[in-house]
Amino acid sequence: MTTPTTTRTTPALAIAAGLLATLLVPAAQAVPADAGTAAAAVAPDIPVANVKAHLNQFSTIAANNGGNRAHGRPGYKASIDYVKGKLDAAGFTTSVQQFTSNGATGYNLIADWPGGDPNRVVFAGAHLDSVTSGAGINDNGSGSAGILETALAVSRAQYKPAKHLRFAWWGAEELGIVGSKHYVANLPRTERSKIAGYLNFDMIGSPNPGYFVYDDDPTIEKTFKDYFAGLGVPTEIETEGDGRSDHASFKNAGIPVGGLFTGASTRKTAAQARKWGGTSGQAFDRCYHSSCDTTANINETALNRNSDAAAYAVWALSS
Ligand code: DTR
Ligand code: ZN
Ligand code: ZN
Repeated sequence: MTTPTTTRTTPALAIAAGLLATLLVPAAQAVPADAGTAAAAVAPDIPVANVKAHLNQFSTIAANNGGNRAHGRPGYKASIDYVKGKLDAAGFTTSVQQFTSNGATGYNLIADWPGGDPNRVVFAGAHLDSVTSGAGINDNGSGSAGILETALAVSRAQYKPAKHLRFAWWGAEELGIVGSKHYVANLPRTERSKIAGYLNFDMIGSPNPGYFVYDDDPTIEKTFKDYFAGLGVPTEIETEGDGRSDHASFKNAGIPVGGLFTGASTRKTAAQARKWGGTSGQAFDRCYHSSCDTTANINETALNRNSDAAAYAVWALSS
């Protein structure tokens, strides 16, 4: 395993750009009445058109780089460069952490929003790598784009939360959550203890979607459930997720975790179709880990709701 190399970028004029962008602030979104509005800061609406624009970029990157965005392939580093460019321009302090897996260099992108209590960090993450068979638009362009747009909304709002905000895009998740494991393994214990919660977003736009909430930290779980209750959308507990995505790296270090998921190759039941719509007897995502995981493999309503839920949780847990 290589010694982690980190490059840090603190943009000079980015704050000015961020202030200018506040002129385009989307309409604020009402926090569901039952969400303890007094305690929760008001999260902005996340424009799903912006999220889809990031997915289009990921699609183009894959098309220009051998058809995928997998670890060790040029499409992955191009994805990192795209996300980093957006965050640098929006005033984030970014760093790229390198690691080696399967003989290839991998990259984690970490982005800190300046300010907030450094001893209380609210952390949102998503893996940015795809499998080698395709562009990985739902898995996991959806989670990557959803938290990218949430981070950009933080900048547009010039949000100043009580807690410190950190975002990350992980490498080599598909090889066994390698990037996030590397990050946590190299994080001093004193730094681990400062993370109030880690929120994971891996597949949040499945074409035949379910609405699953991780059943880990109760406060994080309730925050997500409150959001969906406010929309009148029923949720189910995510039961198969343990160990199956990057939140496991944090959970194994004793850090409170939570997250959202819209389903993979498991088939939607008739009961689930009755409450969520969609097609019973069909996989939540029948293009899971396949070449057909393209921009056509996204349910826009699910992508929109989960991106808004991510913003809601970031605001509610950091205020
Ligand atoms: N391991 C993820 C997809 C996945 C499958 N089941 C779950 C449950 C919870 C989160 C993610 C997943 C991947 O293939 O990237
Ligand atoms: Zn996957
Ligand atoms: Zn995934």
